[in-house]
Amino acid sequence: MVVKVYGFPLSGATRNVIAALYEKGVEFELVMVDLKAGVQKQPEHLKLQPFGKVPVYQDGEITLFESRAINRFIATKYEGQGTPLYGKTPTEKALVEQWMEVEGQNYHPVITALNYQLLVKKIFTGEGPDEAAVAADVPKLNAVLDIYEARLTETWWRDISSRPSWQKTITYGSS
Ligand SMILES: N[C@@H](CCC(=O)N[C@@H](CS)C(=O)NCC(=O)O)C(=O)O
Repeated sequence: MVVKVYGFPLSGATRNVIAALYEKGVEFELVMVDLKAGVQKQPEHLKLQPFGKVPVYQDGEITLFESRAINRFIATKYEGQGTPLYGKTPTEKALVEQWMEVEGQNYHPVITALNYQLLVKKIFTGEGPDEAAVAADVPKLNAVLDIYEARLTETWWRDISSRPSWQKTITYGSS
């Protein structure tokens, strides 16, 4: 049974799952959920994702929502193939968990707000950004990125953004 990702190519949460699948070399089918048309709020989709969001992941007997839970599942189920994503020892796993929490609690809220104002809003509503909201969020993002810079390797951004899995992910669905 083919792995299915119900998602939208421009969705960051969908992209995170697709990148994990590429890292693991797992073939998948993207089932398009047109966020612009509001398909994520329709009854059929709400049966899969009760909060009306993407992605949803189907793999054999399991149907999962929440991108980080999905990625933990992918990392564990496909542990023996592709890139090791989750660490082997309790210490390695704890560090992966720590930085996933940082991403979810500190980075994600502010980057999502900025992404909406600077990219998604125009596509979905035709309106330009709320400049005051952007001005308030940029320093918050910088504060998080300063911590990333201080705690990760100097080349962390180049290292992760140049990975073949990410390069494939960001062009997925755009051709
Ligand atoms: N915590 C969820 C967040 C998912 C989420 O916010 N998805 C966005 C796209 S990145 C979405 O579906 N937005 C449509 C909406 O809220 O109507 C996850 O990580 O899966």
